[in-house]
Amino acid sequence: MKLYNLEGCPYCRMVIEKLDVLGLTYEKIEVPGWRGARKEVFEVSGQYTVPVLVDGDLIFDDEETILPYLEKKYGSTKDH
Ligand SMILES: N[C@@H](CCC(=O)N[C@@H](CS)C(=O)NCC(=O)O)C(=O)O
Repeated sequence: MKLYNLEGCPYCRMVIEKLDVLGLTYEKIEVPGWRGARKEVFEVSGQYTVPVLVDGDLIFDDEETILPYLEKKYGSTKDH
């Protein structure tokens, strides 16, 4: 899994906390503060905001979809 992250971004922090609570390993990619410099974020997700999570073929560009996805797929209420 890959997380495009911005230091100090509260939405990114929420995702990191969720990944940590679930004990998931992931690659954290720090993005520049200025959205215009986030070429890779745009190439991956078609937009410039973070957090962006990539899990295999799945790409999520909003914490409001990332958090429920992680819970549903990797949460304790479900088998891995
Ligand atoms: N996912 C949130 C937004 C996330 C967000 O605003 N991220 C900020 C960092 S905390 C960002 O990437 N801002 C870049 C910009 O808008 O230029 C939403 O869609 O409401």
